[in-house]
Formats: sequence, C-alpha cells, structure tokens
Amino acid sequence: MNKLDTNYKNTWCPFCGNFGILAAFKRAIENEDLNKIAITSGIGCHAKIVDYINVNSFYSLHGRSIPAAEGIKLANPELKVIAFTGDGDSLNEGISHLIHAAKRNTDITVILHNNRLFALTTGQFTAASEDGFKGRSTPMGAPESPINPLELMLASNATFISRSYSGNIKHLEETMKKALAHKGFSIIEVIEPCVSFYNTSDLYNKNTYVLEDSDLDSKEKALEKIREWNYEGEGKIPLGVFYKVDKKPYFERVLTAKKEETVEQILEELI
Ligand SMILES: Cc1ncc(C[n+]2csc(CCOP(=O)(O)OP(=O)(O)O)c2C)c(N)n1
Ligand code: SF4
Repeated sequence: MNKLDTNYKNTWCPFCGNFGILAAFKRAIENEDLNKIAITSGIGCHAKIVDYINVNSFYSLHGRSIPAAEGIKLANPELKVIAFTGDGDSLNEGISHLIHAAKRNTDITVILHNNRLFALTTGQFTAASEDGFKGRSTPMGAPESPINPLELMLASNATFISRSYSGNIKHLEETMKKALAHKGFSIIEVIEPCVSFYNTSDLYNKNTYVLEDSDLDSKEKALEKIREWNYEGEGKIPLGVFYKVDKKPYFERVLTAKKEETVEQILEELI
C-alpha cells in the first residue's frame, strides 16, 4: 500500500476520469512534506477524491470547496492548500467563490474536474455542458451555451491558468507540480469523461494536444489559446499553461500591511 492510499472503498465507475486525476495528484505530491498539505472538496463524484488520499482534508458543502480552502490558508499560511471541485460545484453552485478567489489572488490551487455535467445526481446539465446537451433535466437539449471557465478566470485576474486532461496523466502530473509551485491563485481545469453519463473519451483522446510554455504573461495570447476550443463538439483542444504572472497573494497583502510584522505575528494578534 502506498503511503498516500487510504482504506476507503472506491465507488467511482470503472474508467471514470477521476481515476486519472487521483493518480496524477498522488504522483505530484509524493515528494512533498505531506504534513504541509491540506485538501478540500465540494460535493459530487469528484469530491470523493478526498477520501482516497491520505493527507489532511475537509469534505465541504456543494460549491464551498474554495472558501473552505481559503479559510484553511488564512488560518495556516504554511500549508499548501488544494481545492478539488466539480463544474457543477464551482461553475454553478459556488461560482462567485471561484471568481473572487481568483480576483483576490488567494494562494491556493483549484483542481476543477470538468466532466461538464452534474454526475453524482445522474446527469443534469451544468454551466459547462454543451449547447443542446441532453440529460436528465434537459431531455430536449439544454437551450444555453456553455461558459468557458478559463476565459472567466482570465477576466477575473487569476495569476495561473491551465488545462489538462485526465487521460494524459503525465501532463496532468506536470501541470499540477507547476500549479503547486505557483505563489498565488492557480487553477487547472481538468477535462474528463463521465463514462456513465457523458463519455467524452474519444473526443478528448482524438483532439487534445499539448502547448509549449511561451509568452505566459500575455493576456492576449492566453485568450487566443483559451478560445481555440469553444466546448462545442469537435475542434482542437489545447492543454497546458495559458497564463502565469507573479503578483503578491491576497493574505500577504492584507496581513503584512503592518510591514514590521510577519504574517504569523499578525495572525497571533488576530486569533
Ligand atoms: C446545496 C446543494 N444543492 C444540490 C445538491 C445535490 N447534489 C449533490 S452532488 C450534485 C452534483 C455535483 O456535480 P459536480 O459538482 O459537477 O460534480 P460531479 O458529480 O460531476 O463530479 C448535486 C447537484 C447538494 N448536495 N447540495
Ligand atoms: S457517474 Fe460519472 S463522474 Fe461519477 S463516478 Fe461514474 S463515471 Fe465518474
């Protein structure tokens, strides 16, 4: 048994994209100080991931993975805090938390399991579902166009924006390591199939390709790449880091306003 494994019974469907995310994350953190890592989740199939990784974790409410992560980071700035969330979780239920965490440049990493539907509740459409998506709540097709979550993140001033694919575990592991090394808000949108209700495996296997890291501080270039795929049917799907800039994270800016004190000293005064 690997030190990161737990005794929980895994209840994901065979071949679910979440297995790739779990494997990549375990590889990405295996050489980190595990006492310095905390993970959070919302509610959904994606959220079960916290049961399957042997590190400190907080299983929150639907849409509340990100504020839980922000609270943990505020209370203990020494920790690396990773928020796992689903597209229903952070693009529907908790979308304002996602936007404001990015806007604040809170020093957390968000891993967005984007299977483009509410999976645990058996396949209702979300803000990420394609136009015309036929599911439990939209048998005649969703009459709405999807949000591009990465475009939303660029507009919200996120400082690290990336996409990977659950079927490309090596790329996902490398992207996770880059996101974890970033000081400030980082997001990885992980596109993944829900094999039971929206099986996109063939689409992603055929159409994804990996970008080189270049001109990462240009919003214009990032937007061009982020818009290359519009979440509608076919089309090339770029994976990689689209945007990265260095900017002081939120809590450092707030808490070190009194320059002579460290973050720890100020927290001691506050608590
Ligand atoms: C406030 C609230 N609303 C609705 C639900 C019901 N619910 C539980 S899981 C879920 C779907 C989660 O979808 P998503 O976040 O996309 O995760 P996935 O299951 O696709 O991984 C919903 C709607 C809930 N638990 N809490
Ligand atoms: S319902 Fe979909 S997302 Fe949930 S475990 Fe099964 S394949 Fe994975």
